[in-house]
This record gives sequence, structure tokens and C-alpha cells, in this order.
Amino acid sequence: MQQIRNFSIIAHIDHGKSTLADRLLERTGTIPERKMRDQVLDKMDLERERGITIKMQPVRMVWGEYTLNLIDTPGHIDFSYEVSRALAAVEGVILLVDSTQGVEAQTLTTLAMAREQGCVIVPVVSKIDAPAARVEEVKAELAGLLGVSPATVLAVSGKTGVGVDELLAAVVERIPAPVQGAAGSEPRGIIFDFSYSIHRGIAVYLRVTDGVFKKGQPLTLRATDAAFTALEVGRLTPEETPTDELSAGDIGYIVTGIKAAGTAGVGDTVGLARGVLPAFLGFTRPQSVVWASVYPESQDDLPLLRQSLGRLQLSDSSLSFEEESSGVLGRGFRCGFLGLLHLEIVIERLKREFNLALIVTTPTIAYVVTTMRGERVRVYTPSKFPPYGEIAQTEEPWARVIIITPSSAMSPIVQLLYEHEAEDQAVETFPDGRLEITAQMPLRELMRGFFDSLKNVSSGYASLSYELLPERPADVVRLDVLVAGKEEAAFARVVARRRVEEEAEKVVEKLHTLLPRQLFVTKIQAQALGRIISSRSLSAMRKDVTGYLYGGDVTRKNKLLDKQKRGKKKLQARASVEIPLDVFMKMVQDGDR
Ligand SMILES: Nc1nc2c(ncn2[C@@H]2O[C@H](COP(=O)(O)OP(=O)(O)OP(=O)(O)O)[C@@H](O)[C@H]2O)c(=O)[nH]1
Ligand SMILES: [Mg+2]
Repeated sequence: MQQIRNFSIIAHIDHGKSTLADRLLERTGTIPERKMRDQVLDKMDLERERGITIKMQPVRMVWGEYTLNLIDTPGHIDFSYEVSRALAAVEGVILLVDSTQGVEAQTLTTLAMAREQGCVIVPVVSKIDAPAARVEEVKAELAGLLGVSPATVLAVSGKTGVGVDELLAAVVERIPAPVQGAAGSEPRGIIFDFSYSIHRGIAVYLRVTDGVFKKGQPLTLRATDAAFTALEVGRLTPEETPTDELSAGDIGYIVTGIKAAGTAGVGDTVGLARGVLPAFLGFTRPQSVVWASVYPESQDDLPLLRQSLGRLQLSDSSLSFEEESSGVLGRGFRCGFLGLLHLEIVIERLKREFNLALIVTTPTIAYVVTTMRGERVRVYTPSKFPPYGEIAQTEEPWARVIIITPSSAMSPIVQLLYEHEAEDQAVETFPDGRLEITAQMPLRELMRGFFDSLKNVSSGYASLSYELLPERPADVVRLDVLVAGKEEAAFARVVARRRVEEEAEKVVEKLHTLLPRQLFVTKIQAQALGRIISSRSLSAMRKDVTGYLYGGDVTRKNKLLDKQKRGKKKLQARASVEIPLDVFMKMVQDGDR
């Protein structure tokens, strides 16, 4: 029987995971030379264009008498749910640290996740071919972090392949074989991902924990009790490749034939129909971090958008959405994302893979509001934020941030943290002189361009990671925009009380610039806390009513102008300003926040 090793590669973004995976695939002869290309596991066009991994990718390799199931993972914080699910399917990880960079913020976060899962950690420094590599120094840094001897830290180059054989040897030696359950047990496994095809429906990617799965078995998904027959079982090589059976300890897939969305979920247990083994606890669903509304440019596309979101959710279980409607934009969806890059990627995929033209509103975070009547509600759309007088308390999520930076950028970073309401700062020094800063700040402030500013003030050298903390009381207010005295709900926003004036002026100014002049003077106002904070008048479009007069008595001219003025007064009294769609879109879409 073949020995199995299941492991994942984890690291900070860009530290060379997918490139190292290339060399492992090459060395084990998994991918024929003619099919090899850089970061071959990054299959999506978007991943290749941006040079980042978005989805985890499992792949089975054979190395001597060993079966090696590797799962490559993304490095960006927005995709850490992929990492956590990958970790649930393996016994060990390669913790990779770029020898030209050293330990970065995501190194610490992914390490903490791997430890929590009880994974064995194989520390490795990467890119040792690079001229700027500081191999011994970074080895020592990583060893210090793990509390192990630097001699146990391996060194590889994903570019030249140096050190890859030693790494494979260390993987089989240090990472334990999976526990294979009782012989003859009924089959059971935990689902960590999916694929979907129109013809075959959902294929579940699973880690088999007990027994043997075979084609033709009657199975169920425990959470929904959905019954199906295994249409095919197989392994990821990385393509879905059928095999006779999949036994305990292995990683593979089962084609279910199920096509209905919402039937299969990650963390669910797949087992024998009428089986007796209990279901696993499953994974905690990640909390959405930002929300934005997505509307089809043409309402005809609404069903297609609904279907596309459902389809995307199958391969991206962290995406959430619910239908909503906005007067001007029609019907659309309020969607939850794990971060701004996640949002950007989902929108880009909707546009490309489903050919949709979309309007996407400015992302916002969620607040928990306790009303005067004692109700506690989660508000993730500013226009649903209750009026000032109805709120007893507002709470907002906080985040614990880790920043690793060269010491030269320390003072602008401290200033930045102050401007973003950070608290509880602590600083530690790395052996190479870089600093690790930890602090806590409102998620609202983290999402207010903090990462971009951090990159700016550190000339790109500081790295950031964060985790969500429970909600705390928030000093925020709803800011409304009034056009000709009428509130425009879709323009509402929630802002820090201390920034309310600045925000009010900004939004009024923006609308003043965008809105075309009307036949009468139009007031543009921002209102918060029950009063007008900022106001501007948009002067009237002046129709030339006296142009045809020439010479003659000036009183005639004045009479006509007076008549015009009276008419406008009347108009203004009944005024309702139609905001053109393009102005509306510019107001609700990103750009000023
Ligand atoms: N010199 C050198 N460059 C490398 C090596 N490995 C990776 N790179 C480069 O580093 C960059 C990032 O490599 P990836 O393999 O995509 O990194 P990753 O960790 O998979 O990135 P994410 O999946 O986005 O987190 C690419 O430009 C690679 O060409 C290496 O061993 N040596
Ligand atoms: Mg990658």
C-alpha cells in the first residue's frame, strides 16, 4: 500500500508558493514538460494576469513509494478562508519565507492558522538564487519565530530547483501519514471545496477520513440530507482524473450530479446513505468584511446576475448575497466580501465569465445598532441605518492589525495609526532591525485606505495582516444627502462623528459639481444628527425670456423677468429633481471614499 502525505504550502503573498509547487510537480513528473508553464496551478486567467493565487489548488503527486497530496494556497489576506479550508485537509505545511524579504505579516497569520489546526510545520526559505537573498539571516529569523534550530530550516529556489529534493525528503520524513481509520469502515469524508460543470453538476473535493469511496455508491451530503450516486471518484492531478477508489487518508473528488445551488456546502460531511458515522462539525463561515450592492446595467440581466452569483458561490463559498432594490437602479444584490480585493475579483469574474455589465456601489462595513426599543440589528446598508433619534447604541467591528516594517518608516506609521484611531500599540524588534507593530483599530478605519497609505509611507516595504475582533461601541452617524429638500436614500453614508463635517462638505461639493442645473435654484444639503451640516445652492439655468425684445421700454423687460421669477418660485415649491442616471452612478460608486 502506498504511503500518503498531505500537506499545504503557506506563506505571505508573493513569497514563491506557486513557483515552488511548479518545481515539485516537475520533480515528481506529475505534469509533462510540454504542459509546464510558470505557476501552472494558477489556472484562472485572472490569477495569471495579476500574478497572484486566488483559489487553493490541490494536486496529487507520486514520489517513490509515496503519494503526496499538495494544496497550494493564496497568500493575500482576503483569501485566507481558502487557506483555512486547505489546512483542514492536511497534516503538515511548508511554511515558506522569501529569503530576500524575511518574515512578513501574513507569515505570522498563516503560521497561527496552521498551529491552530495542529499541522506539522516544515520551515523553508525561498528564492535563494536571488542576488538580494539573505539566506542564513532569514533562516535564523524563521527558526527564532518557531523556536527551532536554524539547521532544521530548509532552503530552496523555485526558480532553479535547488533544494527541492531535500524538501521532498523532509516532507515525507517530518509530516506524519494520515490516520486511516478502522479497516472495513463505511466511507466518510469532509468537503473542503467544489467544482461545477454544467453536465456533471457539483463535484465535491474531499479529504477521505474513513473507508473507501467508489463509483456507484449511494451517498448523502449530511447537512442537507441530499442523496446522490457517486457518478465518478477521482484525484486531482491537478485535472479531475477518475480512479477506481479513494480511501481513508487520501484527497480527491466525487462527482455528485447535483445541480441545485445551496445543496452542498464546504465543511459538510459526505458519507454512505443510511450510514451510521456522525457528521463533522464543519467550518465556521467567515464573516463578511465589506458589503457593496451590485446592479445589472440592464434590468433584463437580473436573472442572469442571480444565476451567476449562485454559480460563483459554488467555487467561492465566502461570497454572500441577497436581493435588494433601489429606486433608480432597479433590482440588484447586496453582496458580502472578505475584503476589497475579494470584491474586485468577484466583480471582474462576473463581468468576464458571465459577460455582465454591472453597477457596483461603494463598499461599506456593517454596524450593529441597538434601537431605543431594545432591538439589536445588523445594518449593512447605510440607507437602512436608523435615524439618529431611534438609536440607543451603535457598535462596529474592530480589527487587530500586524504590521512589519523597516524601522525607518516607524514615525509616519505611528502618525498614520493615530489618524486611523488605532489603540493598544505594541512594538517588537526583529533580529534584522525591522519592527513588528501590533495595534487595534476600527474596521471602518482599516478600510478607509489604510493599506494604501501604509504602503505609501513605507515606500512599499511594510506588510500588513489583520483579524477581526468583536464589535465595540462606535461614534458614528448617518449622513444624508438632500436634493431640493428631498432625501436621496441611496446617497446615505455612515461616517465617524469627528469626520462628519469634512464628509458632508465633500459629498455636497461632489454632487454640486455633477448635477446639471435645473430651471430653478436647487439646494444640495448634507444632514446629520437632525441638522443641516453643509449646504450649497446650484444656480438656476437661465432661459433668455427677453431676448426677442430690442429697444423699447425697460419696464416691459422687467415685467417679463418678474414673470419668469414667479414661475420659478412656483416650480421650486413643487420641485422634484430628477437625478440623471450617470450622476446617480457617480454618486453611489467608489471614488471619493
Ligand atoms: N528569483 C526568484 N524569484 C522567484 C522564485 N520563486 C518565485 N519567484 C518570483 O516571485 C514572484 C511570486 O511568485 P509566486 O510563486 O507567484 O508567489 P506566490 O507565493 O504563489 O504568490 P501568491 O499566490 O499570490 O501569494 C514571481 O514573480 C516569481 O517569478 C525564486 O525561487 N527565485
Ligand atoms: Mg501563488
